[in-house]
Amino acid sequence: MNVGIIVKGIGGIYEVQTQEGRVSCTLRGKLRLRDDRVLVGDRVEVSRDQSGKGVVEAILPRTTELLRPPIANVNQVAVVFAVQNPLPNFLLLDRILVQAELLNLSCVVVINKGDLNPEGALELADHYSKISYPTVITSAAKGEGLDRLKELLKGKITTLAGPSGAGKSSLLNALDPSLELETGMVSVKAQRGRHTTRSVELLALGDGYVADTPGFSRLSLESDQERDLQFAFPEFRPHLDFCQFRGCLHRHEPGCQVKAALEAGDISKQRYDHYLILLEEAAPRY
Ligand SMILES: Nc1nc2c(ncn2[C@@H]2O[C@H](COP(=O)(O)OP(=O)(O)OP(=O)(O)O)[C@@H](O)[C@H]2O)c(=O)[nH]1
Ligand SMILES: [Mg+2]
Ligand SMILES: [Zn+2]
Repeated sequence: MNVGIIVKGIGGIYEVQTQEGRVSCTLRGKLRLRDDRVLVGDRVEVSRDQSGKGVVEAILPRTTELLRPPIANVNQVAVVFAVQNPLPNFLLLDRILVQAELLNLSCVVVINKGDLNPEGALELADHYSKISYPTVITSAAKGEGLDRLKELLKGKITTLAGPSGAGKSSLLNALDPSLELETGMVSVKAQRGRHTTRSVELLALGDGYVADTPGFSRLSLESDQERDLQFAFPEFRPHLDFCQFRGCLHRHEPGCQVKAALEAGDISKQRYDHYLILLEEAAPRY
């Protein structure tokens, strides 16, 4: 029996990456009943029948389970955006980071197209690394920052997130040209509606895996996440225990240490404003 990881699944055929290479597998009968519950990213036990065909015998316990994109065992989200073209939407980026934090996934920040505005890229890197996120400036076009990016992806199952046109696929191609991912046809793809039919796939990169999927989780908060939200801002955490009131939501409460940190410049105004916007969304609706 061999252990491997499902990297792709279409029409009941699962591609499993094992130490001895890729094996095309069907599911053992008892697993077929839960065909919809088998996910890309699942670690599985595989056997070979006499003709050498693979059969998935069992699914090993999952550490995580994402719904959008549907992938098991993801442990990291890489938020990829461009310094410009397209210009960053900071609220959207914070939404992605917050969603990842709420799912207990670690986050790395990738600032691509550094070649278009090197100084702007440095400012952005400063902003995100102050929050505590591992941050890298890259240029897929010029091949810059790739070693550090590779380092950040090492040994992890990472899903990419970020706006269309940021250069996610371009970066993966730069790391491994044999991937030959389609790039730069954003508007054409959208017109043909082709991007929506793309299946989820894990790409082997070094000793890790990356999913190049445009969607990441749901982008608005549930109305029961009001209390959890503060913990999804890593730079708030050192202050949370010191607010005057237990249950402080860091809005107008007296003796709030998050607001004190904001006024002292230890928490950025932009992040705090986004916290308030998201807090509003997560407020209970009766
Ligand atoms: N100047 C510059 N252009 C880049 C860089 N990286 C990517 N591009 C260009 O940006 C465009 C979009 O790149 P993609 O890799 O397709 O972007 P994506 O994030 O995969 O987009 P979606 O698949 O639609 O989500 C392409 O025309 C790339 O050639 C870069 O580092 N510098
Ligand atoms: Mg792409
Ligand atoms: Zn407070």
